[in-house]
Amino acid sequence: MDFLLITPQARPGVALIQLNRPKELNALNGQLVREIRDALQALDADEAVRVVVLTGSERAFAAGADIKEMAGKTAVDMFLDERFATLEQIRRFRKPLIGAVSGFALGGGCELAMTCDMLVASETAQFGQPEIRLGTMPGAGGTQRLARAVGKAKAMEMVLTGEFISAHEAHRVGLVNRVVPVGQYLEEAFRLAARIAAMSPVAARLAKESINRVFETHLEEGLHFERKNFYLTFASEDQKEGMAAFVEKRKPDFKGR
Ligand code: CO8
Repeated sequence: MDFLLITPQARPGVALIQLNRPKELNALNGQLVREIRDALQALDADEAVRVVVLTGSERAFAAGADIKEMAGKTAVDMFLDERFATLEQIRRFRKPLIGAVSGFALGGGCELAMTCDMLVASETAQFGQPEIRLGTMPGAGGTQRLARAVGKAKAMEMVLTGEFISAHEAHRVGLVNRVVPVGQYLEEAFRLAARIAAMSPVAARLAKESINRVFETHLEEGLHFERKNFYLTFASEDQKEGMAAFVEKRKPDFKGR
């Protein structure tokens, strides 16, 4: 991995992936996106990992796709660009994925942040879809996922003006879960991750899958999907352990089985 730092057990059960292309503000070239996909696939298969935190640097989560790499491309080059399919694979990561965002999360960087299940932002974080200023538009979820996250009016404003929003604004409109001082964003993401890592990994995956279903289907089908996943949790040892622990007034010890 040339552009990533990976710590499989940054905290018990919690892995950390750090984007590490500092000079280019973590601009997403093809290799970096591929490396994120490969890292997530390895962590998905690692049973000791229950939650993953994805972060950049204090200055930039990611400043977007690599403009220098993209500038001379044709429509067919972009059509053939594997980054879009790779980002889709990242979105399919099955364990809880928490983004810890500081500094710039722009263009493809904002789109990458939106593939996370939750976001913890530092007060210095800025989110934006500035593609319009480059004479183009978002192409990896920046119109679809952003509108679902913040609503039509705010998404229109961000995508059509290209202006950034602050961490506090992102919190107000529902894009991020919490905003903390810059010295604390990673620690806060770990705290949130640790709380989830203490739960049943089976139930957490099924719950994540059910919430994501909201964006794919209508209510009746979504409720049906949710119910089946709920039933499925009763096939797990973790459900037996969780309910036994409650009855016996002790802390549950979830094994992910
Ligand atoms: N691509 C390539 N290089 C970049 C990028 C980028 N997106 N962003 C910053 N850099 C480079 C700069 O060129 C500069 O390099 P150098 O020192 O060699 O000139 C270095 O990073 C530092 O940047 P600045 O000097 O500009 O730093 P500032 O603090 O003055 O400004 C900004 C920081 C505001 C982040 C500014 O760099 C900027 O506006 N960057 C571009 C942001 C942008 O437009 N992003 C959207 C890109 S298009 C896109 O993402 C389409 C997504 C398609 C899907 C991809 C699927 C993964």
